[in-house]
Amino acid sequence: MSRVIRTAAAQLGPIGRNETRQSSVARMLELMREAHASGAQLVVFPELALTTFFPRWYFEQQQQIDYFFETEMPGPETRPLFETAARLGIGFYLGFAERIIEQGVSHYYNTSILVNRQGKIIGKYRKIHLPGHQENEPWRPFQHLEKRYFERGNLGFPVFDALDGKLGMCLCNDRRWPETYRVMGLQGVEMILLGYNTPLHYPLAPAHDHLQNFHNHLVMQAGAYQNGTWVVGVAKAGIEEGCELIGQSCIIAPTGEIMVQCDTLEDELIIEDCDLDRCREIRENIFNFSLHREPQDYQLICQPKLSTEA
Ligand code: CDT
Repeated sequence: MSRVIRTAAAQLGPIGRNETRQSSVARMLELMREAHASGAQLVVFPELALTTFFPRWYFEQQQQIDYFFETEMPGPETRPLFETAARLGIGFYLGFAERIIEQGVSHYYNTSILVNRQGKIIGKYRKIHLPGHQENEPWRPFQHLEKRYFERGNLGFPVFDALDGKLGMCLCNDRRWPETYRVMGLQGVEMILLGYNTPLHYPLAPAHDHLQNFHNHLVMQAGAYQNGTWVVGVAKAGIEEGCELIGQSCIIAPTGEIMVQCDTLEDELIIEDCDLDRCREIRENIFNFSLHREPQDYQLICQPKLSTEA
């Protein structure tokens, strides 16, 4: 039986601070319909895809922050995504800001979900590697306050049975960490879906700005190859509220090769037939974990953080 998932990466252009959720959902519905018309079974949207990338601002009032969070999924504005997906028979990945209330206390996560072809949520991931800083730093041209607005995800890196394969998820900064891919690789992941919002300018080391696109592909290609998995990386791109976000959304084969890549910084769809059985080319050969991995010599990786570590 063939295990080819025709997969669409649905890059989004900028979402303005005043753009409504109805508007961003309408843009995603258009891409979802285009994906379906091309025969795709799965469409992947970016991180925090419903609103502008709000951690770039310091907000004093909780109400201003809460505005960007979803308290239900689907909610009134996002339900059309689920209904259309079910009607078309297409699965999707969506990144959004999640607020839940547990025992009267609000918790805030940078979250993604995997929705099956019947429009049902079958997987959830909460971002673990939160970049940026906690306090307002007015010297920066824009803030990156993920460490202030989100808690570290508490679901680990699970892998889900979906579309006749094993699918995993992560979000943006997670893609830079080899452990993200390896933890899912050890669970046999065959396709990792990931959305990102990556500014071109990195205020702490501006000399690296010209490397942002290179680093983006470098880490995703390495993660794919070293774990023998497909990787679908999807940007929110373009100049959003004066902040330049990189694009280069792409679909990467288990060999580490980029099979297809966006060439604009706008809403754009790319499609690839991802044969999950190709994971074996790597997993049964160069990265045959049971034959060649030597975890007894990797123990340092799982020690608690040192107090001197940042
Ligand atoms: N969204 C996100 O995780 N962006 C980060 C920016 C790092 S600079 C603070 C990224 O790794 O792309």
